[in-house]
Amino acid sequence: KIDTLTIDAKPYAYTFPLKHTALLVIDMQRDFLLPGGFGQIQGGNLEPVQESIAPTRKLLDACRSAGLAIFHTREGQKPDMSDCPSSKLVRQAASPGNKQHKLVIGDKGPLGRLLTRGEYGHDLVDELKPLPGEVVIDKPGKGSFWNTTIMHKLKARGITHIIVAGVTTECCFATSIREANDRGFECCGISEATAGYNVEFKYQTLDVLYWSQGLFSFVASLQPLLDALS
Ligand code: TIU
Repeated sequence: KIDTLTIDAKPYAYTFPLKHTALLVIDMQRDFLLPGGFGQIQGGNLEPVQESIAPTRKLLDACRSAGLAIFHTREGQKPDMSDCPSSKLVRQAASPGNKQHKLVIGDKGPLGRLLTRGEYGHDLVDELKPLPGEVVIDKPGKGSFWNTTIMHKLKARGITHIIVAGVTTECCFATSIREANDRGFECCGISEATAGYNVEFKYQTLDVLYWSQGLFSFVASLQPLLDALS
């Protein structure tokens, strides 16, 4: 099998060495995808994010079959909230006039304490559970690199290229790509395998990521990648 693949992408073709490429699946947690979770409580429309589960599963299966390193992330805080950035606590709290913002991180919701490690809602959805040997990164912020071990784990595996999926496009997906790009990783986001709480945000975010000859990353469609990996 050829060890370097090239797929159609924006702003131009993305070339990646299979042995040095990881799939990074961002925050496909019940709290962001299911009714009663943090995302919906904060005013998110669940329809687009739920539609991204099946394509993300296809991507995950293809990357597993091709032997890529698989990384999953989960956003959440320690039960005592000691690792929660204060800005996040303050601004994801109740705001006047927004009746949906009545619960904050750490409060008890229908899926358990919101965005809190160990709770039912904090875990990944059943369709996208990690397999043994896959890396799960618990992150206290929106980005996957701040205050986590992901950099060490990527370096330990010799990873230089990262294929990125997950939710939400405008928030943790984009923040993680920007963090990875500054550390020299060549990223490619997969359009069908990411979604946000607002359809315009998704496409605006993807446009910004690949603008100006790939300012932050490449963006590709799922099918060319599935074809290349098969
Ligand atoms: N609020 C929102 O859109 N997303 C998050 O808070 N986290 C992730 O994007 N995972």
